[in-house]
Amino acid sequence: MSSESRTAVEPTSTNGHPRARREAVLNLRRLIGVARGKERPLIHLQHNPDPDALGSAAALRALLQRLLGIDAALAYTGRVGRVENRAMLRHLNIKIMPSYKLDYDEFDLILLVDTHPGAGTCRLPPGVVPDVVVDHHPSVHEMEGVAFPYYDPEFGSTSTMVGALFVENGIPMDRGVATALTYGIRTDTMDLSRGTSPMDEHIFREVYGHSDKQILSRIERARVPQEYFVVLERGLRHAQVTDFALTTFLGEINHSDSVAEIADLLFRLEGLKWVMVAGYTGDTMFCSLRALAAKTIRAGEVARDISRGHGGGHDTFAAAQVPMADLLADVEAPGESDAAAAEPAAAYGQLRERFLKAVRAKKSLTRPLTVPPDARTTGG
Ligand SMILES: [Mn+2]
Repeated sequence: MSSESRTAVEPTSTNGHPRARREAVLNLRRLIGVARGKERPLIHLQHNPDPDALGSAAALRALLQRLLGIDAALAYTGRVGRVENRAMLRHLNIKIMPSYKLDYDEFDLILLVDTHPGAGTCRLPPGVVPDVVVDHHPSVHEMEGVAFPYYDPEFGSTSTMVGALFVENGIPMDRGVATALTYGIRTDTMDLSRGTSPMDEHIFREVYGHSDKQILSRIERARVPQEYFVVLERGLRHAQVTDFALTTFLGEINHSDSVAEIADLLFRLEGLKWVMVAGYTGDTMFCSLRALAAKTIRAGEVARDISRGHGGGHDTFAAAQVPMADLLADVEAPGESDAAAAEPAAAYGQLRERFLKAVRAKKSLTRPLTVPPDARTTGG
């Protein structure tokens, strides 16, 4: 956080959530209890950190700094791919370090944010048990050995949970911290439209009120590299509408966030109930699903099903990362020498088959979204 934006913020009311305030007071006490006397804290983020992970980690760092005067390092695995997320790091001066460059033995306090031990998005080095876990993702895992598991799936974002520690305890926060938390809550809850609790609304109002709107706008309108449009054009060209489901293949992508980005965009097409967007990096096929809320078929289950356990998620949005070989195992062997080049397309074809079957879309009702993929050749 840049220090020149340090304006003391006096949180106003708890807005009629006395239980939430009591919990926030107790949770802060427990955090301090675990962190007091420690000198080298490390905050480990969710794999491929999203704005919620980045925002909550930056805020937690500021909280430790303010209350105990200790400086935490922020460690991540994977990539920060989306330009908005990179702009967030830049404009809010959030410094993160690749996990592999750090020796975890040198730290005396490990805090894990926006994921938990055992989750697919947790890539703590083997054998490292966190002292603190701050997370809102539904879990089936025991938090064994964790001194303070601050864990509550009622919250729409981890940023809300860290925000509550500030707001409900009357701890002032920087404008930068408020801005980071605002963006974290906003993206994880899709502007408070999904998986949102009254606490998310309440904490959001507090942090948004103190956020830097200029910087928020700069993050949200971050400029994109040319590659973005190349991928987008491929996505449009290959998009097929089958019944009520849209599917498309982006081919090779530089970062896995592309599939989610394009899925969000294409889901705006009227009449759709489902979207599946896939693309690959190396020998992994990434796919992102979007769905209308329905009681019968849920996106998370479809993602798990079509990826044979390599995916999952929520009712209306989900994702999967499938080893290409798994998909190709179910494809009839082409046996030709140019088979290698055709492999990703064949793997996508297999994934698409599984998807259309899972959502029960009628394959006979298939049309291109824009132009047929082969109708683009000019002359010759
Ligand atoms: Mn989150």
